[in-house]
Amino acid sequence: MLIRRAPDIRSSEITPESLYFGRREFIAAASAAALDLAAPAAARATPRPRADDDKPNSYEDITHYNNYYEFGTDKEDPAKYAGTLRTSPWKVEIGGLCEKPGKYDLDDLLRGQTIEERVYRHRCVEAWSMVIPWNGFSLRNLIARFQPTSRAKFVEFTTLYDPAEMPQAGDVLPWPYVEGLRMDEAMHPLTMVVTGLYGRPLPNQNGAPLRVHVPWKYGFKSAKSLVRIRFVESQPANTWNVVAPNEYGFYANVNPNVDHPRWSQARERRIGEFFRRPTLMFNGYGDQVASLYAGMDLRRNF
Ligand SMILES: Nc1nc2c(c(=O)[nH]1)N[C@H]1C(S)=C(S)[C@@H](COP(=O)(O)O)O[C@H]1N2
Ligand SMILES: [Mo]
Repeated sequence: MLIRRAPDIRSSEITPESLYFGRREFIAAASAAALDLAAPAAARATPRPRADDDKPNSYEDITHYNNYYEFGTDKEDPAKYAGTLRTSPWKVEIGGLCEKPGKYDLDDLLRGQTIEERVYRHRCVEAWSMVIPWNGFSLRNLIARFQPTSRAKFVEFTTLYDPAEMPQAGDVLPWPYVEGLRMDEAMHPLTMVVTGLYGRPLPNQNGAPLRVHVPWKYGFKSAKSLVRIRFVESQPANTWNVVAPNEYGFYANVNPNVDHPRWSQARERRIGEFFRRPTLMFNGYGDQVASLYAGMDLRRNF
C-alpha cells in the first residue's frame, strides 16, 4: 500500500497543515487567556506552546495503552489478547440509505484510496490523551462510493463481535459495539478511516483492519474493527450512550467546559507525561469543526 507522508500531499488535495495541528499557537493563546494566568501582560501576549506539545507518542505507548473492551477492560489487555482477532479475510457490509449497498472485501474498499499520514490528537473521555501518527484517508472518500441518498442523515458503525475470538469480552457492554455520526460529521475531511499507524499495518489492539478516528470527539466515538456501515435517517443508538445516557452523549465533542458527571474534563494527562495539561475545546480542532455545531447548545448536546 502506498504511504504518503503529510508534506508530500498537494494542497489541492486537502486543507494543508491546519488539518493536522490546526492553529496551535492561537489555540494555546486562547486557552492560556481562558485560564487567566497570573502572568505579566508581556508574557501573555506572546504565548509559547512547549516545543513538544504535539510530539507523537511512542509506538509502544500507542499499542500498549488501549481501550478495546472486547479484549478486556485493563489498558494492557488489548495488547495481550487481541492477537486472536482474525483480520483476513475481512468484509464490511454497507447498507441502509445508499445506492451501492453490499458486502465489500477490505481490498476492494481500500482500492484507489491514497493512504496518508496524519498526526492527530486523540482524547479519551477518561481524561487522558495521546498524539498518534495514523495512516489512512478521509472517511468521505469511502462514503462517496456508496452514494448515500438525500434521506441519509446519520452514519452508523458496527464493530466486530466474535465471542470465539474475544473470550475476554464478557458482558461489560452490550455487543456489538455501535457508534454513529451525523452525516456532516462523517463527511468532514478530518474524519478519518484508519488502516495503520507509524507507517505499519494497524495493530489488532488499535482496531485492525480498519477503524475510524474523529479527532475532535472523545475516543469512544471512534469505532474499531468495522464490519458494518449503515446510512440511516435517525440518530443511531451508540453503545456508551445506551449504557449510561447521562454520562456519554451522542455528540461527545471534546469540551473542557462540560464535565463528565464523575470527573472534570478541564484537564487531561498526555500519556507519558506527569503534569496534566488544559483540554482544548474540540480537542484543538475548533477552527475547522466549530461551525458544524453553530447554534447548538453544547451543554445539552454533550
Ligand atoms: N469496538 C470498540 N471500539 C472502541 C472501543 C471499544 O472498547 N471497542 N473503545 C473506544 C474508546 S473509549 C477509545 S478511547 C478508543 C481507543 O483507541 P486506541 O486504543 O487506538 O487508543 O477506541 C474506541 N473504540
Ligand atoms: Mo475513550
